[in-house]
Amino acid sequence: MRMVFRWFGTGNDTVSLRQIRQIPGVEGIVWALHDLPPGEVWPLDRILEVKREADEYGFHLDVVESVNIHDDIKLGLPSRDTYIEHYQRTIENLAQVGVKTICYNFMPVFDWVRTELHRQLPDGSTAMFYEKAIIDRIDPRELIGTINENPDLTMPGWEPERLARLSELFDAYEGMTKERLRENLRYFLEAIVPVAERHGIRMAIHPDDPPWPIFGLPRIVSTQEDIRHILEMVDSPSNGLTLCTGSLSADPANDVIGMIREFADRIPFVHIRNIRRFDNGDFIETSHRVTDGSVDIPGVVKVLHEAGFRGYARPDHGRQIWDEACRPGYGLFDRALGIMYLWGLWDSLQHRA
Ligand code: DNO
Repeated sequence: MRMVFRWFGTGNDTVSLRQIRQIPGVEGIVWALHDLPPGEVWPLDRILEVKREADEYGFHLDVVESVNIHDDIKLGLPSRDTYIEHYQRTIENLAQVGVKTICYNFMPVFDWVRTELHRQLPDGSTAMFYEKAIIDRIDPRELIGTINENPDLTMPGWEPERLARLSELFDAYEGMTKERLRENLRYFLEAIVPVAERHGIRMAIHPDDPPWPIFGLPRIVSTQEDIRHILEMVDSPSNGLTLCTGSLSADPANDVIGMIREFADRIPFVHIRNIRRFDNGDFIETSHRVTDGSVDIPGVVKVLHEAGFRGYARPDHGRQIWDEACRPGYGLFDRALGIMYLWGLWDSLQHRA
């Protein structure tokens, strides 16, 4: 297990590379050019700039999260070919600094969604919360108004320029089906995977978060069957999965450990985090500790270990603790605690006398 840590870049993150360097066992940063809109080619000089910064602290840039996919690709519009070509060029540029894994998602319109960024936990810390009933009753057409009235609904994964075009986007997705979305993913993968293969890069699709359809938009990376379908449709090690324990486990029907067993050789990257699920479909992000949430984190680590996992892992969302001022989910303190929990589990398997 190779531990990495998400970093949003200079001026865009409250956590510094110097601090990350002091978390035991972190060898690389998970990075992206966050200011570039989806669909643009990532310029080599910008990539090299990040490399210089990372080099100063001895971090590698093996994992990119995410090179986001333009909606025209997800929609299957004629303009997709241009955006696919841009994506191919981005892969080629990323290969020049030794990138090995590119995480991306195929969720229409939105990345991950929560209804509260600072929900208080019993210990006084705060964490991100998903209240199912709120999302279920939001009319997507009124979403912009709802977001403006409730700043907590502005999700860190939502790009402002896309929000501005929201109603247009919803029109474009009108009538989109799961089957068509899958076909659009296949079209994308058939064009991208050979380029990734040539450069020894593994694409790693991130599951839907939450793993069910929201706002009437279809989802295609929510279940074991979905993932099997995707991995089979382009059968290559370069067509892989980012196994995210927190996203997938929001649906109690998902057996994350079974998924690791089935897909082990197609998982270059794992996000290991815990959530507590409630019977009504709500969930809250928690510490990594098994007793704090609904995910069997020790079981996850054990089965990764059994599978001889040599890929990259990151702790993902943490709580906000010790009054840290940070991006929701992306503070230093709780993610560092999470890493130590993961190392504790891993080392107890690895270094048993
Ligand atoms: C949430 C992250 C996601 C993830 C993208 C991958 O914090 O796990 O935003 O980066 O969905 O494309």
